[in-house]
Amino acid sequence: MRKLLFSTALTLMAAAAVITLVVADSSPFSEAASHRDAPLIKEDPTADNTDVYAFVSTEEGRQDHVTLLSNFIPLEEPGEGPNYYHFSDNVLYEVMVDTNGDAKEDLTYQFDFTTTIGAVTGSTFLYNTGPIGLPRSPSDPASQYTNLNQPTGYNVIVVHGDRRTSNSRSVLLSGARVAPINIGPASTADYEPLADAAVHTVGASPNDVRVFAGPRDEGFYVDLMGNFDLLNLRNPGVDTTSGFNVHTIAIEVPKSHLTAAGDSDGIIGVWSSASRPKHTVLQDEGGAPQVNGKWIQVSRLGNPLVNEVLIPLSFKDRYNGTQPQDDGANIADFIVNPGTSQGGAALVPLLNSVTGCTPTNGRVDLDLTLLKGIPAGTLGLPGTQDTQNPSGPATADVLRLNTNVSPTTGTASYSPLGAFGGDIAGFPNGRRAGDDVLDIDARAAAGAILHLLGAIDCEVSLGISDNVQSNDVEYLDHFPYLGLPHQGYNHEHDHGTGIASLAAMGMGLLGLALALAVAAPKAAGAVRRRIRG
Ligand SMILES: [Ca+2]
Ligand SMILES: [Ca+2]
Ligand SMILES: [Ca+2]
Ligand SMILES: [Ca+2]
Repeated sequence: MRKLLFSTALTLMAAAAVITLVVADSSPFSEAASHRDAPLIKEDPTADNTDVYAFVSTEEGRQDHVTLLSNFIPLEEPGEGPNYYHFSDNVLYEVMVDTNGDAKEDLTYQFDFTTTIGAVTGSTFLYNTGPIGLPRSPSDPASQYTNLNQPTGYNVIVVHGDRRTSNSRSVLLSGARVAPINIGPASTADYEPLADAAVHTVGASPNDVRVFAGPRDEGFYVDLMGNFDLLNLRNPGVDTTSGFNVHTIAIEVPKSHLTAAGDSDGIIGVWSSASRPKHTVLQDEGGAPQVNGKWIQVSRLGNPLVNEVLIPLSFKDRYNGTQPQDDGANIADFIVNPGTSQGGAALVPLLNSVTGCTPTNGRVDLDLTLLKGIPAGTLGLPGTQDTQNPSGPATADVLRLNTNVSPTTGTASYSPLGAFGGDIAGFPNGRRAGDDVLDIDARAAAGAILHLLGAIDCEVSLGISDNVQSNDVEYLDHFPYLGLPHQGYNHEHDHGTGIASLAAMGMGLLGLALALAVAAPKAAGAVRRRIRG
């Protein structure tokens, strides 16, 4: 199988023509994303990574830059005042870039936030003391919005080398304002200029860096509710995340900075993490907790869905505390050989219970797509490799981007299905704001790449979808790309609610497979026969 992947002349791009012929049928099963990915971090939403994006900037005149987005705070209710969600003062938020393919960070952008409670007055319960207005000195990144009673500011530190031990550190931004919450017509009637005032430019073109931090629409669309009701999918699906916000850290860096940090081939690996101090001492009478000690990583994320659905419950919390460089020893077996390492209730064996053609072990396709990078010739990307390190792959769950690929957004080549849609500028070559990573990952897990390469016969894998195919909010065509946050006063959830056509089948097929896999693994064959007739 490995030899086939490495030597095949069939590219996924070419295979896209095949896909378009067979994806018309909706599928009864899929999986969901990184929103409540592990038990411990569920208790700490302000430190909880939801999604990471990395792509060549699509904005006109910015294609010599790369945009990195890291989202936190899952399913943030827009109207949850008066103490709205904000970045935690006691969390170190970090975005890592590996430039030389060894799964160790060469560049880290550290974001350190401070929220001032009662900046205007402590004698009110309100977040703002009047309509929130533009900063008095917009060109000064530390100048805060008027009437904002809980303003947040942040520093950005750039670290070269190991982010815990390196002495190569420089301040990129200091005391910069975070975009306020979009509260409602009385407080934030004209929200967009307020958000725009939170985009900070450091340095001069063409090597300028842009930074943004603040609330955004949750750009990841998915039917979580169906997925987690024992994988009881419906068509059309319901976009569970619609009407909810996240908190986004966005940074756009010139490719020249990546080159200077050791990138010689245009291929980078990106991931994000959140860490808290090791010790927290609660204080009597409502005093602020005292924190000290080394940083303990409590959350991390690279590729979408890995910890959410491919890592077993028994390892999820540990995953969040480990580093990509150790993924080969820690998690590779869960992803490459889920059949033997996890058993019948893991996602891939469950998919096989339905398709009957999904390999449950020896998944070199998932190994390459999620952990090692895609070797030369598979997607036909420019450069010496597709997304894999030229000197040999390092096993790590990081989002790999070949920055030599020109953006397709706004062209006929664009597809939210990325390589499955014939668009090599999208996931798993980096990830853009609108990529349908649920469908892409679910199809890949079911064996679609192997099918396209001719290694297996599993056409059903190409039709897998959660039947939620678009976001509820328009993405921006400019930095920071994710849509404006929903307003607290007026917003709606459950976009795309439709008739549950699959309800006639009772429990979703995959749910049935799950029940049988847990109760009687050998019954999987019976499920397969039932479904395939
Ligand atoms: Ca490195
Ligand atoms: Ca959304
Ligand atoms: Ca590189
Ligand atoms: Ca979808």
